[in-house]
Amino acid sequence: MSKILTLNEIPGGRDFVCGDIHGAYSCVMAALKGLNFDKTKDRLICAGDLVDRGPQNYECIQLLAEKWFFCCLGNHEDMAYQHFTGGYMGQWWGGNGGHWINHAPQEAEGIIRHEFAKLPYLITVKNADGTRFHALHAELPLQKIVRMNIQLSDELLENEGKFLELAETYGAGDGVSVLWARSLFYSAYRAEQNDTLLRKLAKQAEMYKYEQAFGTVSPIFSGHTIVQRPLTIGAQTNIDTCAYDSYTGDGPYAPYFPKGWEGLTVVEPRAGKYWLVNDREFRETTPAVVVIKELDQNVETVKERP
Ligand SMILES: [Mn+2]
Repeated sequence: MSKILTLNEIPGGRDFVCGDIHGAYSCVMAALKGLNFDKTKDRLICAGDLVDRGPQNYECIQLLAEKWFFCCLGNHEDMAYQHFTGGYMGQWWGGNGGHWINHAPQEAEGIIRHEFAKLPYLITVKNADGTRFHALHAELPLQKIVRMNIQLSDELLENEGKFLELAETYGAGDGVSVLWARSLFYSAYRAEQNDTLLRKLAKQAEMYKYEQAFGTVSPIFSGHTIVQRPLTIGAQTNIDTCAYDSYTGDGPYAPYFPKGWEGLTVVEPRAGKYWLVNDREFRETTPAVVVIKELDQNVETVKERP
Protein backbone atom coordinates (compact mmCIF):
# COMPACT_ATOMS: atom_id res chain seq x y z
CA MET A 1 0.00 0.00 0.00
CA SER A 2 1.29 3.42 -0.91
CA LYS A 3 2.66 5.51 1.91
CA ILE A 4 2.06 8.68 -0.10
CA LEU A 5 -1.41 10.02 -0.82
CA THR A 6 -1.96 12.58 -3.55
CA LEU A 7 -5.22 14.48 -3.71
CA ASN A 8 -6.29 16.71 -6.55
CA GLU A 9 -8.14 19.92 -5.82
CA ILE A 10 -11.91 19.61 -5.90
CA PRO A 11 -13.40 22.47 -7.95
CA GLY A 12 -15.27 24.80 -5.61
CA GLY A 13 -14.02 22.94 -2.54
CA ARG A 14 -11.68 24.13 0.16
CA ASP A 15 -8.82 22.18 1.71
CA PHE A 16 -7.91 22.61 5.36
CA VAL A 17 -5.07 21.13 7.37
CA CYS A 18 -5.19 20.79 11.14
CA GLY A 19 -2.52 19.90 13.68
CA ASP A 20 -2.50 17.00 16.14
CA ILE A 21 -6.07 16.24 17.27
CA HIS A 22 -5.16 13.81 20.10
CA GLY A 23 -8.75 12.99 21.02
CA ALA A 24 -9.93 16.60 20.91
CA TYR A 25 -13.01 15.70 18.90
CA SER A 26 -15.11 18.65 20.02
CA CYS A 27 -12.40 21.01 18.72
CA VAL A 28 -12.74 19.39 15.30
CA MET A 29 -16.51 19.81 15.41
CA ALA A 30 -16.14 23.46 16.48
CA ALA A 31 -13.73 24.02 13.59
CA LEU A 32 -16.18 22.57 11.04
CA LYS A 33 -18.91 24.79 12.39
CA GLY A 34 -16.76 27.93 12.44
CA LEU A 35 -15.46 27.31 8.93
CA ASN A 36 -18.94 26.62 7.60
CA PHE A 37 -17.41 23.38 6.35
CA ASP A 38 -19.20 21.76 3.41
CA LYS A 39 -18.86 17.98 3.80
CA THR A 40 -19.77 17.43 0.16
CA LYS A 41 -16.73 19.25 -1.24
CA ASP A 42 -14.42 20.60 1.49
CA ARG A 43 -11.71 18.40 3.00
CA LEU A 44 -9.92 18.31 6.34
CA ILE A 45 -6.44 16.79 6.53
CA CYS A 46 -4.98 16.07 9.96
CA ALA A 47 -1.18 16.17 10.19
CA GLY A 48 -1.26 13.00 12.32
CA ASP A 49 -1.75 12.03 16.00
CA LEU A 50 -5.49 11.63 15.91
CA VAL A 51 -5.56 9.77 19.22
CA ASP A 52 -4.23 9.66 22.82
CA ARG A 53 -4.16 12.20 25.67
CA GLY A 54 -7.46 13.94 24.85
CA PRO A 55 -10.99 12.92 25.90
CA GLN A 56 -12.77 11.55 22.78
CA ASN A 57 -10.47 9.06 21.08
CA TYR A 58 -13.10 6.66 19.80
CA GLU A 59 -15.05 9.49 18.16
CA CYS A 60 -11.79 10.59 16.53
CA ILE A 61 -10.96 7.21 14.99
CA GLN A 62 -14.47 7.09 13.58
CA LEU A 63 -13.57 10.19 11.56
CA LEU A 64 -11.49 7.89 9.35
CA ALA A 65 -14.74 6.60 7.85
CA GLU A 66 -15.68 10.09 6.61
CA LYS A 67 -15.06 10.88 2.96
CA TRP A 68 -14.05 14.46 3.79
CA PHE A 69 -11.49 13.48 6.42
CA PHE A 70 -7.86 12.50 5.79
CA CYS A 71 -5.06 11.84 8.24
CA CYS A 72 -1.31 11.38 8.04
CA LEU A 73 0.17 8.58 10.11
CA GLY A 74 1.44 10.02 13.39
CA ASN A 75 3.75 8.34 15.89
CA HIS A 76 0.72 7.69 18.11
CA GLU A 77 -1.15 5.84 15.35
CA ASP A 78 2.03 3.90 14.65
CA MET A 79 2.38 2.90 18.32
CA ALA A 80 -1.31 1.91 18.47
CA TYR A 81 -1.01 -0.20 15.33
CA GLN A 82 2.15 -1.89 16.57
CA HIS A 83 0.46 -2.57 19.92
CA PHE A 84 -2.04 -4.81 18.15
CA THR A 85 0.31 -6.27 15.57
CA GLY A 86 3.31 -7.12 17.72
CA GLY A 87 5.62 -4.35 16.55
CA TYR A 88 8.42 -3.13 18.77
CA MET A 89 6.96 0.37 19.28
CA GLY A 90 3.69 -1.09 20.60
CA GLN A 91 5.13 -1.33 24.10
CA TRP A 92 5.32 2.45 24.34
CA TRP A 93 1.66 3.10 23.50
CA GLY A 94 0.02 2.75 26.93
CA GLY A 95 2.52 5.05 28.60
CA ASN A 96 2.02 7.61 25.85
CA GLY A 97 -1.72 8.00 26.25
CA GLY A 98 -3.00 4.71 24.80
CA HIS A 99 -4.88 3.59 27.91
CA TRP A 100 -8.17 4.89 26.52
CA ILE A 101 -8.35 1.63 24.55
CA ASN A 102 -9.25 -0.22 27.78
CA HIS A 103 -12.52 1.70 27.98
CA ALA A 104 -13.29 1.98 24.25
CA PRO A 105 -15.90 -0.04 22.35
CA GLN A 106 -14.57 -3.35 21.01
CA GLU A 107 -14.72 -2.01 17.45
CA ALA A 108 -11.77 0.27 18.19
CA GLU A 109 -9.27 -2.57 17.74
CA GLY A 110 -10.56 -3.35 14.25
CA ILE A 111 -10.39 0.28 13.22
CA ILE A 112 -6.80 0.53 14.46
CA ARG A 113 -5.77 -2.72 12.74
CA HIS A 114 -7.40 -1.90 9.42
CA GLU A 115 -7.60 1.88 9.09
CA PHE A 116 -4.34 2.86 10.79
CA ALA A 117 -2.53 0.44 8.46
CA LYS A 118 -3.66 2.54 5.51
CA LEU A 119 -2.57 5.95 6.82
CA PRO A 120 0.08 7.61 4.64
CA TYR A 121 3.30 9.28 5.79
CA LEU A 122 2.70 12.12 3.37
CA ILE A 123 -0.39 13.76 1.91
CA THR A 124 0.06 16.10 -1.04
CA VAL A 125 -2.68 18.31 -2.42
CA LYS A 126 -2.29 19.44 -6.00
CA ASN A 127 -4.29 22.49 -7.00
CA ALA A 128 -5.59 22.98 -10.52
CA ASP A 129 -3.30 26.02 -10.96
CA GLY A 130 -0.21 23.86 -10.39
CA THR A 131 0.46 24.98 -6.81
CA ARG A 132 0.55 22.36 -4.10
CA PHE A 133 1.16 21.76 -0.42
CA HIS A 134 2.22 18.81 1.68
CA ALA A 135 1.19 17.50 5.09
CA LEU A 136 3.23 15.13 7.24
CA HIS A 137 3.45 14.47 10.97
CA ALA A 138 6.90 15.49 12.16
CA GLU A 139 9.99 16.41 10.14
CA LEU A 140 12.15 15.30 7.28
CA PRO A 141 15.81 14.70 8.18
CA LEU A 142 17.07 18.12 7.10
CA GLN A 143 20.58 17.73 8.46
CA LYS A 144 20.97 14.40 6.65
CA ILE A 145 19.66 16.06 3.49
CA VAL A 146 22.37 18.73 3.75
CA ARG A 147 25.04 16.08 4.40
CA MET A 148 23.85 14.16 1.34
CA ASN A 149 24.23 17.41 -0.59
CA ILE A 150 20.71 17.19 -1.98
CA GLN A 151 17.74 19.53 -1.77
CA LEU A 152 14.07 18.88 -1.17
CA SER A 153 11.70 19.32 -4.07
CA ASP A 154 8.12 18.30 -4.78
CA GLU A 155 9.41 15.70 -7.25
CA LEU A 156 11.60 14.13 -4.56
CA LEU A 157 8.77 13.94 -1.99
CA GLU A 158 6.32 12.52 -4.49
CA ASN A 159 8.72 9.78 -5.56
CA GLU A 160 7.73 7.12 -3.05
CA GLY A 161 10.98 5.16 -3.22
CA LYS A 162 13.12 8.22 -2.65
CA PHE A 163 10.78 9.57 0.02
CA LEU A 164 10.87 6.33 2.01
CA GLU A 165 14.64 6.13 1.74
CA LEU A 166 14.95 9.69 3.01
CA ALA A 167 12.56 9.15 5.93
CA GLU A 168 13.97 5.84 7.18
CA THR A 169 16.16 5.63 10.26
CA TYR A 170 16.57 2.02 11.39
CA GLY A 171 15.18 -0.03 8.52
CA ALA A 172 13.67 0.19 5.08
CA GLY A 173 10.41 2.11 5.00
CA ASP A 174 10.19 2.68 8.76
CA GLY A 175 9.36 6.37 8.30
CA VAL A 176 10.85 7.11 11.71
CA SER A 177 11.93 10.59 10.71
CA VAL A 178 8.51 11.77 9.55
CA LEU A 179 6.87 10.16 12.59
CA TRP A 180 9.25 11.25 15.36
CA ALA A 181 11.87 13.83 14.32
CA ARG A 182 12.11 16.94 16.44
CA SER A 183 15.11 18.94 15.32
CA LEU A 184 13.70 21.85 13.36
CA PHE A 185 11.13 22.89 16.00
CA TYR A 186 12.77 21.47 19.13
CA SER A 187 13.73 24.84 20.64
CA ALA A 188 10.17 26.10 20.20
CA TYR A 189 8.57 23.26 22.17
CA ARG A 190 5.85 24.91 24.31
CA ALA A 191 8.04 28.02 24.44
CA GLU A 192 6.95 31.63 24.35
CA GLN A 193 7.60 32.92 20.83
CA ASN A 194 9.49 36.07 21.75
CA ASP A 195 12.27 37.78 19.80
CA THR A 196 14.95 35.82 21.60
CA LEU A 197 13.44 32.50 20.52
CA LEU A 198 12.87 33.60 16.93
CA ARG A 199 16.47 34.80 16.65
CA LYS A 200 17.72 31.53 18.10
CA LEU A 201 15.68 29.62 15.53
CA ALA A 202 17.03 31.82 12.75
CA LYS A 203 20.59 31.17 13.91
CA GLN A 204 19.93 27.42 13.97
CA ALA A 205 18.39 27.58 10.52
CA GLU A 206 21.49 29.32 9.26
CA MET A 207 23.89 26.97 11.03
CA TYR A 208 22.22 23.79 9.81
CA LYS A 209 21.55 25.22 6.33
CA TYR A 210 17.82 24.52 6.58
CA GLU A 211 17.01 26.92 3.78
CA GLN A 212 19.33 24.99 1.47
CA ALA A 213 17.79 21.69 2.60
CA PHE A 214 14.24 22.84 1.84
CA GLY A 215 15.31 23.73 -1.70
CA THR A 216 12.31 24.30 -3.92
CA VAL A 217 9.76 22.22 -2.03
CA SER A 218 6.20 23.57 -1.71
CA PRO A 219 4.82 24.46 1.74
CA ILE A 220 4.82 21.61 4.27
CA PHE A 221 2.39 21.59 7.22
CA SER A 222 3.23 19.44 10.21
CA GLY A 223 2.58 18.85 13.90
CA HIS A 224 4.24 16.65 16.57
CA THR A 225 6.17 19.33 18.43
CA ILE A 226 3.83 21.55 20.45
CA VAL A 227 4.12 25.26 19.73
CA GLN A 228 2.23 28.15 21.33
CA ARG A 229 1.40 29.62 17.95
CA PRO A 230 1.84 28.34 14.36
CA LEU A 231 5.50 28.64 13.47
CA THR A 232 7.05 28.79 10.00
CA ILE A 233 10.70 27.97 9.43
CA GLY A 234 11.66 27.91 5.77
CA ALA A 235 9.13 25.86 3.83
CA GLN A 236 7.63 24.18 6.89
CA THR A 237 4.90 25.37 9.24
CA ASN A 238 4.20 23.62 12.53
CA ILE A 239 0.53 23.84 13.54
CA ASP A 240 0.41 21.64 16.67
CA THR A 241 -0.98 24.01 19.30
CA CYS A 242 -1.89 21.28 21.80
CA ALA A 243 -5.62 20.89 21.29
CA TYR A 244 -5.86 18.32 24.09
CA ASP A 245 -4.81 20.79 26.78
CA SER A 246 -7.48 23.28 25.71
CA TYR A 247 -10.33 21.74 27.70
CA THR A 248 -9.25 22.56 31.19
CA GLY A 249 -5.94 24.29 30.71
CA ASP A 250 -4.84 21.67 33.18
CA GLY A 251 -2.85 19.14 31.19
CA PRO A 252 0.16 17.19 32.38
CA TYR A 253 2.45 20.21 32.09
CA ALA A 254 0.00 22.72 33.59
CA PRO A 255 2.15 23.81 36.51
CA TYR A 256 5.13 24.57 34.29
CA PHE A 257 3.85 26.34 31.23
CA PRO A 258 1.69 29.41 30.52
CA LYS A 259 -1.93 28.72 29.58
CA GLY A 260 -4.53 30.16 27.27
CA TRP A 261 -2.95 29.50 23.86
CA GLU A 262 -4.02 25.87 23.47
CA GLY A 263 -6.41 24.74 20.79
CA LEU A 264 -6.65 23.09 17.42
CA THR A 265 -4.96 25.12 14.69
CA VAL A 266 -6.54 24.86 11.26
CA VAL A 267 -4.99 26.35 8.14
CA GLU A 268 -6.43 26.89 4.69
CA PRO A 269 -3.18 26.85 2.68
CA ARG A 270 -4.66 28.28 -0.50
CA ALA A 271 -6.09 31.28 1.31
CA GLY A 272 -3.12 31.62 3.67
CA LYS A 273 -5.55 31.77 6.58
CA TYR A 274 -5.15 30.27 10.05
CA TRP A 275 -7.63 29.72 12.88
CA LEU A 276 -7.28 28.72 16.52
CA VAL A 277 -10.22 26.65 17.72
CA ASN A 278 -11.29 25.25 21.07
CA ASP A 279 -14.54 24.87 23.01
CA ARG A 280 -14.53 28.57 23.92
CA GLU A 281 -13.27 30.38 20.86
CA PHE A 282 -12.89 30.35 17.10
CA ARG A 283 -10.54 33.07 15.98
CA GLU A 284 -8.16 33.88 13.17
CA THR A 285 -4.48 33.69 13.93
CA THR A 286 -1.21 34.09 12.05
CA PRO A 287 2.02 32.14 12.16
CA ALA A 288 5.26 33.51 13.51
CA VAL A 289 7.72 33.39 10.63
CA VAL A 290 11.43 32.80 11.04
CA VAL A 291 12.89 34.79 8.17
CA ILE A 292 16.41 33.54 8.12
CA LYS A 293 18.24 36.47 6.48
CA GLU A 294 16.32 39.37 8.03
CA LEU A 295 16.55 37.95 11.50
CA ASP A 296 20.23 37.31 11.03
CA GLN A 297 20.72 41.01 10.31
CA ASN A 298 18.82 41.76 13.51
CA VAL A 299 21.25 39.61 15.40
CA GLU A 300 24.15 41.59 13.94
CA THR A 301 22.45 44.85 14.94
CA VAL A 302 22.06 43.63 18.47
CA LYS A 303 25.70 42.63 18.63
CA GLU A 304 26.83 46.10 17.57
CA ARG A 305 25.02 47.81 20.41
CA PRO A 306 27.36 48.99 23.18
MN1 LIG B 1 3.44 13.20 17.46
